[in-house]
Amino acid sequence: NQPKDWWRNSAVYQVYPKSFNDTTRSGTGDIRGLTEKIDYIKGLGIDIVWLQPVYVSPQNDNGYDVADYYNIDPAYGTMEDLDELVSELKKRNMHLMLDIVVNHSSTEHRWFQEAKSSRDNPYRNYYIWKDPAEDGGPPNNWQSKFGGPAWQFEEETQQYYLTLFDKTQADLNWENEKVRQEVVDLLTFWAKKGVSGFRMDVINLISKNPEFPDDDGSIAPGDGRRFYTDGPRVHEYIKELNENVFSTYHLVTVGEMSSTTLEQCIQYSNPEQQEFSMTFNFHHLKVDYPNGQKWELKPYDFEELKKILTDWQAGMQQGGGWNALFWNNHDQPRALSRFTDDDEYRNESAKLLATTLHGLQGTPYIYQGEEIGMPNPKWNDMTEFRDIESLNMYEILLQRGKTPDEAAHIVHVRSRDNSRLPMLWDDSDQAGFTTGTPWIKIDERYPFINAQSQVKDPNSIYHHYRKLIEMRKSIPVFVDGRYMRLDEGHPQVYAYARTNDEQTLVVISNFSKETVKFELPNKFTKNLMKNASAELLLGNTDEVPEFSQIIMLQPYGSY
Ligand code: TEU
Repeated sequence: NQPKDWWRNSAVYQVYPKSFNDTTRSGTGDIRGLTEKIDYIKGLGIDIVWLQPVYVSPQNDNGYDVADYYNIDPAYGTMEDLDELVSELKKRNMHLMLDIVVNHSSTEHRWFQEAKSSRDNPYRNYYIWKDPAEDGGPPNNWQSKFGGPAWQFEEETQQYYLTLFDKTQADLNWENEKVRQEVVDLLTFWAKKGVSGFRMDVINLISKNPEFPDDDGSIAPGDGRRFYTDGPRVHEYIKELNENVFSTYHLVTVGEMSSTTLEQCIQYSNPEQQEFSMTFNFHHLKVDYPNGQKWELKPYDFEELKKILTDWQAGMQQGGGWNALFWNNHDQPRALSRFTDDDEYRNESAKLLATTLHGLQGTPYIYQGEEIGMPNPKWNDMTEFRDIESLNMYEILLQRGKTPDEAAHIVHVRSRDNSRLPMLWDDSDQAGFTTGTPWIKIDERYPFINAQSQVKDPNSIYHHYRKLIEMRKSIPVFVDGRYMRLDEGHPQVYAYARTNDEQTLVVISNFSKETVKFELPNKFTKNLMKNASAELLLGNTDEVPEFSQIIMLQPYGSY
């Protein structure tokens, strides 16, 4: 009974269940732990909760290695717990979005256990098998995104199988219509349980070039992504899912698009294409990667960041696509530490990032902890890390000739574990996350960085997010305003306007520690916004310039 495209003025809260809230003393979070905290999330004005994988899994990739798509892993609880979560959310007019990982399954999935048993097993072609190359090695030179070859040799049947991620994550063969039917069936199962939407994991990798050619190293040695990213049949497959499930159940869907293009994302998210509601892309989170290489370091390029955000705002608007807006997720270091000052100016920086993102066109995602200003942890040594990608890359960096300290430093900066420490609930023991032994360390700053104190303080980061979400719902220009960039290469400021002719929203964000003067182009008329009903988020300028906009000055450097 929601209006069409209702999610265009919604906000989504992303929950990494392993680190959210533990109610069983296991040291890992669980579904009941999330249900306990629904009102905390509701307090932000959130409409949709994206729950990351809680299916049966050996946890080699923290649940992104699914061994049974139809059952809840006992570590996270029971199907009854999931049903209770759905109904508790619905009581509050909130919605559950589940994470669906169908580019690959765990090698512990019964499909793979069948497939590996013999070449003529009916499940053999659920996966991608190839004979060894002439030299007995892997069929081509593709590398896994977690390091090492993208192929694993299976002794029993003497063939290699494709693993774009961990060696225990076997790529499913979407050329096989039985696999596509299995996906329709599992999506339908969850839709029938009242789930309102899906986040589709690396969904633009599901169609591989059937030749599986060697990569000539134009991006990086054996990169291979050109041969399976936004592949030949990917839109056909997604339209099939839309026709059979998404539109049948009026679901909100977001595709995680690894290494994709603007043109592709327009096609994936323009409603006329009937594919997804919106897409994640990651180009703005690679502006600190030298030559696109994640495991090398450089300071981030501010102008490139602003250009990418601008190109995607203008491009998706022009093409009729729809962005999932985000700075943070469970695969990225915390933006607070990456792009601003997470120490002396932590509070101001967190608000700066929030306003800068939430003023853009798209559906904003808040990743757990972002709303209370959680920074990257202070790492001591490699024993503190849990992420398979980080642990693999530490070894690979040593093989590339880095010293242990150099390799550890790169991992400290880049690791996905930077955003996977447990949520900080209050100043009680272990931040109120668990009374057991936490699976990963807890940030020792919880006595002064925690949700309880944030909710209590009306000027907190938490309430800043609440106001932004409130404005998104009550001021149309947040949703339909046309974007234009206002700063021409300013070294410290990112400024843009959004206008729908009745109103103009202006966001001026000072990403530096100095106070800056920023002259708005004089075409902005000088009459105060009539409906200044929304709580304006003002910087501490000593005078509020009279404009026909809601002006949000975020010169945190001048606080
Ligand atoms: O992420 C895929 C992805 O693009 C990132 O993991 C990135 O490739 C990686 O960090 C290398 O830089 C999705 C999930 O979000 C991630 O947690 C899973 O590990 C991955 O897919 C495999 O399912």
